[in-house]
Amino acid sequence: MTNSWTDIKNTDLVVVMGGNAAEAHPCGFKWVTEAKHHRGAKLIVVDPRYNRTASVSDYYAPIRPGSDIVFLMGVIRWCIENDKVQWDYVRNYTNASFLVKDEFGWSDGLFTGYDEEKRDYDKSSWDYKMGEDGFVQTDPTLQDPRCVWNLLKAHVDAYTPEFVERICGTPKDKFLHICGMIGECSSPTKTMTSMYALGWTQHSKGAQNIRGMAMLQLILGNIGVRGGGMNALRGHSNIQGLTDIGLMSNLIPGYLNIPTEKEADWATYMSTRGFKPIVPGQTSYWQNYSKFMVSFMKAMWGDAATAENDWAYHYLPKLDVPAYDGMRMFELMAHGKVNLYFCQGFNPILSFPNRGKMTEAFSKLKMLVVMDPLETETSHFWQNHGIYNDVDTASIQTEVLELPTTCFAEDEGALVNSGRWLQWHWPGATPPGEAKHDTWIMAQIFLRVKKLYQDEGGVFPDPILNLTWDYRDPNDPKADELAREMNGRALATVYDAADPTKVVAEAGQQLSSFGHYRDDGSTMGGCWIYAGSWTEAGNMMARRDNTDPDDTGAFLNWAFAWPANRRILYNRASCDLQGKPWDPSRKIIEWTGEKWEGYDVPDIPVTAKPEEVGPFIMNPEGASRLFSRGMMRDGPFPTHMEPFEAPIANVFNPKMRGNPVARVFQSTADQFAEIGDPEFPCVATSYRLTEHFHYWTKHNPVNAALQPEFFVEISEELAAERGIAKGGRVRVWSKRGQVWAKAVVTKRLRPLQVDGKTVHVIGIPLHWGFMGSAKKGFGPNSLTSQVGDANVETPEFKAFMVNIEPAEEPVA
Ligand SMILES: Nc1nc2c(c(=O)[nH]1)N[C@H]1C(S)=C(S)[C@@H](COP(=O)(O)OP(=O)(O)OC[C@H]3O[C@@H](n4cnc5c(=O)[nH]c(N)nc54)[C@H](O)[C@@H]3O)O[C@H]1N2
Ligand SMILES: Nc1nc2c(c(=O)[nH]1)N[C@H]1C(S)=C(S)[C@@H](COP(=O)(O)OP(=O)(O)OC[C@H]3O[C@@H](n4cnc5c(=O)[nH]c(N)nc54)[C@H](O)[C@@H]3O)O[C@H]1N2
Ligand SMILES: [Mo]
Repeated sequence: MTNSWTDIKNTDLVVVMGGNAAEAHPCGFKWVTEAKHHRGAKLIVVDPRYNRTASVSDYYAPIRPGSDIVFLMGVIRWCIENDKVQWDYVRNYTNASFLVKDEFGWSDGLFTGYDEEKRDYDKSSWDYKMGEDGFVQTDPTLQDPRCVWNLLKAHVDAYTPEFVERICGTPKDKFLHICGMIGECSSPTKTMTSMYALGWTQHSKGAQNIRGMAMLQLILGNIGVRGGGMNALRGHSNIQGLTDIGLMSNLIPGYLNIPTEKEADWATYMSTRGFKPIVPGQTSYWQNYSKFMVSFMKAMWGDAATAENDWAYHYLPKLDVPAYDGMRMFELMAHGKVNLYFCQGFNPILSFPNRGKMTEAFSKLKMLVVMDPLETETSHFWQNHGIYNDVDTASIQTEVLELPTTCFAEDEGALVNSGRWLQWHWPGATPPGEAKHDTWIMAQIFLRVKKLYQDEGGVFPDPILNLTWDYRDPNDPKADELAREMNGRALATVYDAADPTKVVAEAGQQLSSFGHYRDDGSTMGGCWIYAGSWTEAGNMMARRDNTDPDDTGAFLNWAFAWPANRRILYNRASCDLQGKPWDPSRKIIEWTGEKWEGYDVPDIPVTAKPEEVGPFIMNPEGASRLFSRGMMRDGPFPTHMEPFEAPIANVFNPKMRGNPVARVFQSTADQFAEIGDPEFPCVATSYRLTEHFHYWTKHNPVNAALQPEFFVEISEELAAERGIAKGGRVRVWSKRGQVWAKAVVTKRLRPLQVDGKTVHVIGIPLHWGFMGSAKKGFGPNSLTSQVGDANVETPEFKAFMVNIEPAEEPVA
């Protein structure tokens, strides 16, 4: 989230599109209710289903799964055509006036530079025109045909209301009504907030869905302001923390990168991370990269990381592929290239796409270790459960070890919520039986591996032998020790960057800010964005002071928000060029003539004069990007791409299947239905229910009773067409598998008219399996396909093609 949950109460308009907050985030959703009471805010829901959020909305419109870019580009087109633009914001805080290279263009659904063989773009044309002074060329009058604004206008021109209706199946009058409501928020005194989750991310172009809305929010001037923002509603209680601390194969904590093979040495690695200014007076905050990186290396390897050995850079693994994401790992596993798999707090047999392939992959492992408080389908993947897990146990040789862990409610630590708040929590119960904390188990494994290296040597023992492990009890690192390490501390006296006579930390003291991180080896810190969370003043994450001066929703003394306890990112953009709030009634910070101050921690150096430094300090532009310079693999603007399985071909380019740069593995390339395949005419999507949390609440009889049985949702029209009775049994199948379910026949789903065809949507909830106390059942992933987002590899769980018929399941 750019903003926070509590800030949602400040909005005038909530758009829930690509999520179902009332169902999946019911506690956070109360801030939508607050906004309704507080300011008479309105709620719009755009979703294939009339879902729980829609049931309390002011306006609902249906949409075909996987067509959101068309809708969003349509709204942008409408706003431009109807002058619903916050012009001062767009001119000054976005790259609208920047000129783009003449070579850049778009035709037939593709941007310039596409290489069909590599399934990738040469992105060299997706950049600005640079002047001889090394700065980007601009046209502040926005007249130049090569300025971003005019390129955007041309790009969205195809997305007329009629086109939206034709591709999304959203009736034109509903679309236009929503445009009108959104357009009002271009006023500097009206804001809109976007709340989204997996309805947008789980697509082969998920990142572009989100960019589409971010661009719209910039055009309306809604980023950095109270009640505005792009609010990604996160999943598991600490999934924000997972990404923050780098639990991705290509990340180092704090969104630093694991080097690639091409970056064989430190100098090469750092050379692409200088982020030189491209507009006068601006530098990207990433210019501090080396400080964050060196402090991380010192946290990892202490005295073994020195200036002379480039901070032990050679200890870091170097990626030979862009990432070892889940799908790549399971692909390798399916090819018998993985011997041992550690599965910690994860039930991939149910949660990853293409169950048949997953089972095949797990059967090729030599050993599987499952660390979980419960017995999961993954730890029992080898056990035959009739049609619910139809495996030949005797042919599976994988050895499975279960290591019982505690669950989140039995341990101590911080959970990071969607609003980036690190909230400390304490154990609510004593763990049962032999359950051990995850940290204890991992410490045992580490200490034993280290001993093996000590006793027997190895090809490269140094990174293991020199790993810092100075915990009070090496067998059991405690949450407070890990948290302090992530915050960072001084290893020698640290002086103020601006005033070298002023000491900001003595050796051994906790650092209070990432501004005190250094790249000379005098500081260590495991995760720079968490600096300030555990200072000499104590554990900031444990703060529970809910005073909120003037009712702004900032709550600065409640827990700790990264970065720097800032509640609204880019909050400098809440003020005009002179530093006065666009909307005085919604002030968050302002320029006093000498400094920035207000209710939040300013997202700009506090003495930076308003007209001198742009508000988007992470970008070398200082401005936000309506046109993305090569950061996205699949284009600088979002363009419509059909899902890999779709009822119609891409109207821009009928030969193009899905996202042209999304990765497709050879082994599953032939497992997609044909476009418009008559055997698979229905669009399926998958989703959650409040009463369950994924697959583990079915171990609890109360949850199991509340949502007792696997079902699929279909419209009355589809039921009538196929002769399916309310509550009747059905079979649903895709190119990859089949499931049996009870049919919930409902008005919540309606057939859509798409490109002259009637398209039925089938909704498939995801909570059932073969373990626990709920009735055995299936989930959507027996049916889903194996392709992910081109930028981040999130699987395309939300749009795939199936068929349905009335059928009793075979006897289990
Ligand atoms: N009770 C409960 N709460 C949970 C969870 C849980 O299991 N149970 N899981 C947590 C986790 S890990 C996560 S990630 C979040 C997920 O939170 P959400 O993303 O809100 O949850 P989903 O139910 O997966 O999907 C949301 C909506 O997306 C819609 N949708 C599907 N395809 C499309 C599309 O193409 N376009 C649009 N506009 N909408 C589409 C679906 O109809 C559904 O209403 O929830 C979290 N909260
Ligand atoms: N078709 C389809 N598939 C989907 C989705 C979808 O919308 N549609 N959503 C996807 C999303 S967003 C998600 S997040 C995944 C969820 O998929 P998973 O993360 O695989 O599902 P969970 O059941 O939440 O698994 C978490 C496990 O962690 C265990 N656990 C709880 N606390 C602890 C602890 O402290 N330590 C350890 N070691 N274990 C613990 C639980 O018992 C549980 O077994 O599913 C994905 N799959
Ligand atoms: Mo999730």
